[in-house]
Amino acid sequence: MKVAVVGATGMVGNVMLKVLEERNFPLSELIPVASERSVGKKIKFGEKEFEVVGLETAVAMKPEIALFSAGGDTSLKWAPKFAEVGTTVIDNSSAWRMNPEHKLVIPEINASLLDKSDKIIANPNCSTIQLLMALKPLHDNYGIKRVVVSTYQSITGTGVKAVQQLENEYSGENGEMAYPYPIHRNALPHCDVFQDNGYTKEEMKLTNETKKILGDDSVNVTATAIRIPVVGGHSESVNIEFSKDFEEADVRKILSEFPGITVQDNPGVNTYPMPIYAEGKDDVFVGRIRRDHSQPNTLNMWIVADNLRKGAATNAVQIAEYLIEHKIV
Ligand code: A2P
Ligand code: 11C
Repeated sequence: MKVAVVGATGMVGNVMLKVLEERNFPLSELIPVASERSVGKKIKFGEKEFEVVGLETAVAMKPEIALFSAGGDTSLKWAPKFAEVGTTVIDNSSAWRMNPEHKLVIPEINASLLDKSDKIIANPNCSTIQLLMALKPLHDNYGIKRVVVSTYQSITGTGVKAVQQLENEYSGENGEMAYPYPIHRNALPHCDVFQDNGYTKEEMKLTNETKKILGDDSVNVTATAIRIPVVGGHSESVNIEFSKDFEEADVRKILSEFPGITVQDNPGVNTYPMPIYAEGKDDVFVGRIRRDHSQPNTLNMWIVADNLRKGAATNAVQIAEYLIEHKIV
């Protein structure tokens, strides 16, 4: 497979390269792509070095697969150009996610929807992916009516500029600000931009993408997304109201049997998921599983995952693996 990674010099692009390498992805040629600023830079991949090219050059090379993570505008403009030359694009931006003509895929949940007509496939938002990994098996068993989620999101979701801002604040240096306020020793109730309805775009992604991935408009999600000075991953406090009642032990069993989920839930010995331990891992970690006694059929839990891994790069690479395995590409 000839594979282009668009945004190869960025935070997610870097992890995409790492994940491709770790999983021994069947690559015949790697095409690292970035903005004109980076053209000519060398990218190390395994024992080899590859030179970064621009988008125009990459399209002319007609890769079979292109993994995109270079922002929504780049995706809107360039994904169709790749699709036209026969490339299958897996796009990590929000550009195509809610477009009814494009599928929004978490392989463990709905990859079976994919076929050869899918030339631009959307990778869900990071906070949605980890939430849905835990919701899907519970929805299948108990029917979810409503979800209330509060997120505690890593600064790596914003990109290199945010990591630099935190480092500058640690060391007392001045520099470019990725956020409107300091992030060191702070919590910002503000991820992505505000919309007219008073919610942020990140919060609405959780609501809208959930319905699309579950293929069920009746599942209601209300979200509050918070940015915290953490790098290892996103955490989520989740309250779920089901149609049917459940046993906590069954919930633990159902979650631990779902591929890609690790249950870490033993309060007696302080076992629960945390972003410093999720960092660099592909699994979604679930803990603090307990009944909400304030109303019937309702559960609380805590979900943590590395937003650059399962929340972005790993999910995209898994989609690519599925396409190859099922001879779609
Ligand atoms: P570059 O490094 O040349 O700016 P991050 O989200 O971590 O900031 O990374 C964004 C990624 O998207 C980088 O690889 C960046 O390349 C790439 N990128 C940004 N704008 C463009 C563009 N207009 N065309 C191609 N790549 C882009
Ligand atoms: C965050 N979820 O952490 C974002 C990052 O829609 O893909 C990715 C933005 C997106 O703020």
